[in-house]
Amino acid sequence: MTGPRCHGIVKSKRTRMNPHIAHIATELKKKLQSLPEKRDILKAPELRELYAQLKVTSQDERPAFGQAINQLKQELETMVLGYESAAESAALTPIDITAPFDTNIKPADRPHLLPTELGSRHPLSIERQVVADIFTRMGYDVLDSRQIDDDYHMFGSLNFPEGHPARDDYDTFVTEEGLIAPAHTSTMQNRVLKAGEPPIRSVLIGRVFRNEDLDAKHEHTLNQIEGVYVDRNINVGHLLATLKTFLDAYYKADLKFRIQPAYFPFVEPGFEFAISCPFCNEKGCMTCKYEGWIELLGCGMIHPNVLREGGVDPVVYSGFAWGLGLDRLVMMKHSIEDIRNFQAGKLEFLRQFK
Ligand code: FA5
Repeated sequence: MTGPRCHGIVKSKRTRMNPHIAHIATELKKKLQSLPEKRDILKAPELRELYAQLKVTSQDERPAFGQAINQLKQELETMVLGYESAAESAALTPIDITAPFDTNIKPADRPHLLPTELGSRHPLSIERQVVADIFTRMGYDVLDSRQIDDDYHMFGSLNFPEGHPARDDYDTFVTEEGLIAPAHTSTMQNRVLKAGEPPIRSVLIGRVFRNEDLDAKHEHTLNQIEGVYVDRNINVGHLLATLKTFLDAYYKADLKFRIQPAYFPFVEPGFEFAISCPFCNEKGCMTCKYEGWIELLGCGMIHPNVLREGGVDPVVYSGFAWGLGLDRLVMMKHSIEDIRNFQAGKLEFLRQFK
């Protein structure tokens, strides 16, 4: 800022200035511009000198001379005030009206807020992207799953008839209007099948919810990765090769895995797919509940009723699907012993994944 914002001179009250005083006024105003401490101008020797001259001025000239000095002093005072208020405004941090907190409060005065540079991406967000990149390279479309759904997509479209006992395996949360917080990403299968003609290659990733007893492997809110592949002549060999290719790429290893038969109404045959526990090397520990293996996903060949409900002819086409827990996948990768760490909000845990 080069000058004061406002001089505040009231012109109508101004009398014509004595030329000697007018010259000193010009000099003092010039001097004021370069003074670091603007208020010092009011103690300038030139002003003191003028007051000294007033004492020796003749009685006739004294009133006008005195008035001119006062006018000059007032002008200088107004200019000093202008400089001071301009400096005060410049010292204020501009307000960012989009910020979620008051940026005028200095970091030292808001110890409850962390400096933004300390923030980091959540490990599940980082790994979600890694998973999406691998499946994209394998030729899949990667989409988000829905976080609120209905009975048809949760059960009806997936071959769970009304009153079927298998519905109880997916105990989740329901709104008063009857909407459902999905318990698995399989709710997306029907939409994917209806979206286009085979070949269908889609991966859906998203958050799901379960009314669950919590422990080191079970959360009420978790993330799943659903895969759907439909084409002519697809069989279980394609399913297992796909999962192994993905898991080897994700863990950068040649993994040991095992499958065992499992029942899901929307696949036939259905399997549970497990990898050996990296914490105990199959000996048994708290994390794997002394089983030596960690179950990562459910999978199988898509049931003909599900294909038909999705508008795909099961006589012409076949396909496979899987539902994989992202949280457990990441636990294995980083040797995280307890799934609850992801949502505990502990900074010591989260900062390890910068
Ligand atoms: C299902 O959710 C089926 N929709 C999977 C599926 C899809 C089968 C397509 C066939 C075809 P399941 O309830 O077993 O299945 O869950 C799948 C995976 O999600 C589990 O293997 C596990 O990795 C993860 N998972 C399930 N429940 C939890 C939980 N409470 N906490 C953490 N991970 C969980």
